Amino acid sequence: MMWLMIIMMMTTMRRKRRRRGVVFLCLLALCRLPSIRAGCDKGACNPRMGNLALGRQLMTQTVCGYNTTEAFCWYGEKTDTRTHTHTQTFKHSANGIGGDGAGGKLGTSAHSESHCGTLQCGKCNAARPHQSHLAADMSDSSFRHPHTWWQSAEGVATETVQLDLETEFYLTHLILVFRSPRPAALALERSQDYGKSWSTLQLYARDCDAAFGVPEGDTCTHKYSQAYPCTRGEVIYRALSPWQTLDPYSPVARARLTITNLRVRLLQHQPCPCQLKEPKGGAGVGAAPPLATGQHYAIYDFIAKGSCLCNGHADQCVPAPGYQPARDRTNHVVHGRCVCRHHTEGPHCERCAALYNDQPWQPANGLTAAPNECKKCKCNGHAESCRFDVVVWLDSALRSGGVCDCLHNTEGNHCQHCRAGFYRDPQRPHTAPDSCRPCECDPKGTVATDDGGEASCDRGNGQCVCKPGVGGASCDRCRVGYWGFHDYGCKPCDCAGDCDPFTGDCVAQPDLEVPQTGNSSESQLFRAEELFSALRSSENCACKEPELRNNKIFCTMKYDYVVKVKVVSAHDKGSHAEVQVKLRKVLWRSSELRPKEAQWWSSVLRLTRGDVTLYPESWTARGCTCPVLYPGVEYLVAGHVDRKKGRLLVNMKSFVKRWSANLGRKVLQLLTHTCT
Ligand SMILES: [Ca+2]
Repeated sequence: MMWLMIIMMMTTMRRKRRRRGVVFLCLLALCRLPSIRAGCDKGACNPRMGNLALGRQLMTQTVCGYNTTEAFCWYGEKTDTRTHTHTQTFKHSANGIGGDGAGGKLGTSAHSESHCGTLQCGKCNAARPHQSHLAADMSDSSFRHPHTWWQSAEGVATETVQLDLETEFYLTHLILVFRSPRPAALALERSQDYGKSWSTLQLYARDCDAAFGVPEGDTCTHKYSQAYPCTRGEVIYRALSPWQTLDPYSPVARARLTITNLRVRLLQHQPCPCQLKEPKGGAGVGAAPPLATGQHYAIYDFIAKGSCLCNGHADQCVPAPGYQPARDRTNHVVHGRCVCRHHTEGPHCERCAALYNDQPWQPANGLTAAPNECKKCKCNGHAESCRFDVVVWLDSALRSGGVCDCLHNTEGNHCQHCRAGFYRDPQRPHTAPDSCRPCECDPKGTVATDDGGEASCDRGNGQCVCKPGVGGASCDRCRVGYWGFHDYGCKPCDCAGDCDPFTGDCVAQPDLEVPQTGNSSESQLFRAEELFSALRSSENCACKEPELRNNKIFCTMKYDYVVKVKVVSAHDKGSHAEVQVKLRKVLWRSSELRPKEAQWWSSVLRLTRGDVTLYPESWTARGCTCPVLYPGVEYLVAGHVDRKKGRLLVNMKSFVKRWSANLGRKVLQLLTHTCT
């Protein structure tokens, strides 16, 4: 935006005062702006603009007096119209290299044929400092050395002035100040690929059709191709029209403004019209015939105004790789490598910094001054870089697309998980580098879960995946009810309860074992006359013996209790039956029992001293009870609880089978492994 304003200002000024000095005033105005914007903190920013040719090597095909001293003539400026400004500038240059060493006279430009200066002649020799007019004399400071110029060899038909840059720059305009009459045809070309290919920026010709075969128009203009003024004539190119409101960081502007090389092809001499009016014999060299003045090209200033290309993300640039300082060192070189801000990086701030890829990179907006800075990825302190993932970006409704490159044994888009083989240490903050600790799994008792055969654990709590019968967070010991820790795991105890983990010897379980009454044998309590059900009318009671074949069905029953009992007696209560049993062992209690039920269940165990009543549900309907419960026989009973009445029910859903240690072990394994 600011650029455009400056260019517009410059154009306006030029319209008002079509005088030679205007160019310098405009340049001065630009040079006083250290940067377009105060700083990058406030938004879009741009480095200082300047002359890209300053401090760089300009290339030409020839130079005046390369092998020997050459004589040449020119029409100088009229001394009687010298301006105050110009005189001052000359004073500055008086002690500089070159100056008007070949005897040039000073003055302002001639603006019409009536202002023809005097014909003067001089000599040039590239090897002599005060007679040399090298290419570098075009790109020295136009303020410090306003009267130094490059001059071609006498008699060359065409010439090329070329500026090769070490990286991409923005070129906003080019100003050439000629010492010789301006060429009748001139082509301005640029390359954006370091000279591999070239394209025309602008053609200048007195007759576009004759010179280039194109009509006068946008591509070719007759402006700047008149011979007048015979010295200090300008050729000006602007990359953007003054009235354009174009975001200078937009792709359109970038395509239009970016250059890596710039060349000016001087294609056609034209004589100074003053020469045609000159009386024979000339004015400067006595009796010798005047030399033709249209046989060389000479340029005072080659000002390629532009800046480092930073996409609105930097206000300072440093030398880019490949920069070679020209012999005339200066502090005002426009350097090519940006010192990036807004969390961007790259020679031109063309990408986001390593840890700032949560959103796609964007140039700043030169019209709204929005910085469009890069956004930091959320990596919980576990990454130094992240990448932008478009799928993640779309999934997040265009809010966050960063995928962190996780360190510290973390993983996940935000390094929010510990990676396989590690678990979160609850004692450490999530962001601590050591918050993910390696799994501590005993290889002997742990199932290898990852591809590499390494043991891994639950990433949340560090619990390893144990082999059958193995327990503990690290899977380093046998679970209750198992013994013999080995590579295959642990073997179930052969006692339907716990056993010595090393020897397998059965041990008493005070927690689960029902206290024995210890008085007279249960058999004496057996009351044959009160036997009921299947014994009395067995023909009605074709009860099916249950089999423990289908583990799934057993599990889906979700039994409230699994016990080992010995049936003592059965009683017909008219409305229902009751079976008195001795409770030998509790294999299972549902953890889903509500507190009240759990309390009741505890009281059953504690108070009844092993005497428990079972309530067969099916008796009254069938005249017998299924499953059959024979007094004096030990059973494994798995059933449900009547939660309202607090009764242990036995019905067709129950699993009732004669007790054996083997059966007890199988059921216990089912309950603790398969069903959980
Ligand atoms: Ca110069």
